[in-house]
Amino acid sequence: MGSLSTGFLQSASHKSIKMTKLLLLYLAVCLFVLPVQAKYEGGTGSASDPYLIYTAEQMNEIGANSGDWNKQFKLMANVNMDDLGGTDFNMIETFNGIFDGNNCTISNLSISSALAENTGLFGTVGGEISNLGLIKPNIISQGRNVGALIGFLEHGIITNCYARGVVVSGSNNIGGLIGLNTGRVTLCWSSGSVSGDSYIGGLTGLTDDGTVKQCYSRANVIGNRNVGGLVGKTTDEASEVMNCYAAGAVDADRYVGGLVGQVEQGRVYKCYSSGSVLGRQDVGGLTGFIRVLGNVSRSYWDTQTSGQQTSAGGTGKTTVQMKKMNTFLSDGWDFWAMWTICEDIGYPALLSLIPAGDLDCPDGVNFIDYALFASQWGRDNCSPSNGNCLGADINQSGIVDFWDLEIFTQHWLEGLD
Ligand SMILES: [Ca+2]
Ligand SMILES: [Ca+2]
Repeated sequence: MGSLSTGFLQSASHKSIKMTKLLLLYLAVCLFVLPVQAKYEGGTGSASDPYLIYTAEQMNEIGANSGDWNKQFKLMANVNMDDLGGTDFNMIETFNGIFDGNNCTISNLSISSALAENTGLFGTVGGEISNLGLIKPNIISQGRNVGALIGFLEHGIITNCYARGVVVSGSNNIGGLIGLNTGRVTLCWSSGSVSGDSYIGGLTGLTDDGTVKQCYSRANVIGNRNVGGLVGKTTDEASEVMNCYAAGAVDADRYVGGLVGQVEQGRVYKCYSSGSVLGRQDVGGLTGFIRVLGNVSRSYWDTQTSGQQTSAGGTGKTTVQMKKMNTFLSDGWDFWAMWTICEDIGYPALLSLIPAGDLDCPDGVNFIDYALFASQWGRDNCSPSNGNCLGADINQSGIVDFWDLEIFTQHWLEGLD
């Protein structure tokens, strides 16, 4: 274990020295090549020529240019907001354009807001955001509609986005990723901690005429009323929470559920929760309370880890049962295209959200995955026929090299924290 760790660190530091040299060269070239009037780092904001974002400063320019809030953007590098050096972040208040995160990340976004509502990297979104990861965002507000990515998703579309290690807090409609959701959220996840008063969820606070599909949250959630591991409350009959799970701990007063605090309207379908649940009234392992127009079906919770023998909806199972594919297969869960499971050692996981670098069971990226990765180091004959070198050729270039290691390290401990 020790030698693995040392090799890992040496590889990482060699890589970073090399990268620093490349970066300096790159910066030197850019200083001479960039036209003086260029906005961001190129592009015109159109669909075929989006504005390109490479740095924290350029990310912060978007919020200062409200005329660009209906334009198209593409993130071209991992950005660390600490590079702003304490300058306040300009929130992108009302975004109706398209932002493609290009599978890059924004780390250490910090917002402390006195606004009454709509606080996040984006305040209100009617457009589209995809392929974006937020690492350790810290969003503190006194108001409502607060999420690390978006305060109020107003009929917008969010796909393949995550917020890892969040701290998000506010009053009502507070979520790890999105505060108030009236849009479509697919293939998204969150971890960290979320807190507030009412309509508090690990991923979204209130989902009202909105959908949450193939998403999960591992965030711990604390609130007062309508508090859930994934979603605080669903309302409007068009709302759907489908093929989702929550694993964080939930602690609140009334309408408290491992997955959803209250299903007022809409449906919860093929979901489960496994986190501990604490509350005083209308508390359930999966859902705390379901009103007449709400519906929960083909869903489960762990009666042991939740500490809850009852739930307003869903079926309670023991931990052993929750780690068997058969428990879910009998209800028509899709273990081909949608779900996977480390049988007997893990709960069902969403195939599309398995982190890069999670090469082997158990779930999460740890030393077991690193040992497998190291065993494939340097192989140059990777192809689908050998499983891309047991998955170690993460970028499927044919070779297991530093580019794969860089991706691997970015996801280190993901799925466990
Ligand atoms: Ca693993
Ligand atoms: Ca590779």
